[in-house]
Amino acid sequence: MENIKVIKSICRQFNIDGKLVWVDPIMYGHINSTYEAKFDCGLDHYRKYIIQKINKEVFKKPEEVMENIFNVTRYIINNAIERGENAKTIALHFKLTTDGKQFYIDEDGQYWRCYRFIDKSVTYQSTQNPKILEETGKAFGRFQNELRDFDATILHETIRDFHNTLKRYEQLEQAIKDDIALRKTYVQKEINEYLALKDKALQMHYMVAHNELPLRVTHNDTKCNNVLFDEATDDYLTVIDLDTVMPGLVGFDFGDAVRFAANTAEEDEADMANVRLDLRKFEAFTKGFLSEVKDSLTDKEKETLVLGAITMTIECGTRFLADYLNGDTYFRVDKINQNFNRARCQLKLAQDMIEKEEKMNMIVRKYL
Ligand code: ADP
Ligand code: GN1
Ligand code: MG
Repeated sequence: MENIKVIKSICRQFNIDGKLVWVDPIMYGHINSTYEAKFDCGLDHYRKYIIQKINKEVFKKPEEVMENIFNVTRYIINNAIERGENAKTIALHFKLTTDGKQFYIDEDGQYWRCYRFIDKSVTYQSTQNPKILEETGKAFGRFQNELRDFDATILHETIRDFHNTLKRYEQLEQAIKDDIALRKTYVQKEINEYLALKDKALQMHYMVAHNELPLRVTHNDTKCNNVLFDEATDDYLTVIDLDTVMPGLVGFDFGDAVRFAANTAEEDEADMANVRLDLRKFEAFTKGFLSEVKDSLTDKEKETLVLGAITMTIECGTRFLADYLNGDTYFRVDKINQNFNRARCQLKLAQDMIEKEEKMNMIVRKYL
């Protein structure tokens, strides 16, 4: 985290009216560094902004990330305006720098961006509330629909092979081989269990290779903390964290959201006895998601939604385990063994999903 003085000077680089009152870090999210800043605009009027440092280790070409986000948000906002809707909360609104750029590059070569804080909004790290789960489903389903006719060829691939499960397994196998942080012996059981799941995890990868599943414009990071909700009604407002919007599989957007939101525990739960797939939560999310997208899915997409959830859970777990073996260099950690617990947790969750696969498929069929 930067010190507040630095953030204050970053704020001055953007075209924001008013006087900075305070700035606070937001600790959610494993990748970027995010701050909330409040400005006094006079006459008892205040405005808040998000100031964010893009993680350059993860996003090697921040210019391309920003170009994607500008194109996608402009497209969504213009469509809403054409439909006569209020575009204020439908997508993120970015502020340009004082010299008209999409980001500010500081003396250390770090990239910063600024967007409007969506007022009266909340995010949830986890929830038991079926209404919020259904709204999360609707938000990501709607996002998918909004971008149905968006020209995918103008999008940059911001992280290569982001949801290439085969490559993710290769990265894990490399991390096991290198054992840089000398942690392999402690996690041998989990390594073996992940390797045993490889065939299952690669099924959709081979379906893509055989053109059995269409590539669509997808979000690719569909955690419920990437949705803003109205703090009074819990209706969804908008989807955020658009850094990974790229061509992808609808089943992976569905699946990654299920991985995060339908777990009985947190993503980094240390006690595996608490970790299961909650069918009630799964149903609420599925209901919301399918109410938005069911008419545009192919038969194969419908058949593989649950497999998408299993795949994303295993894939994410291989990434956590690889990062643990590599000495925690990718995902932000603030607890001991956090990446190991994240990896164990995804393993337990994926195994439980495999046991419940038929029940999950019955729920999907109910809402199709
Ligand atoms: P990361 O890529 O690190 O996950 P996010 O873009 O998801 O970063 O932002 C982190 C958190 O900041 C979100 O989970 C949300 O709580 C908050 N946040 C981000 N953008 C906004 C916004 N426009 N309005 C209100 N809160 C926001
Ligand atoms: C990261 O940025 P955040 O916290 O929304 C990661 C996702 C993982 C997720 C696991 C760019 O998401 O792929 O699924 O952590 N984002 C990136 O919680 O790697
Ligand atoms: Mg996020």
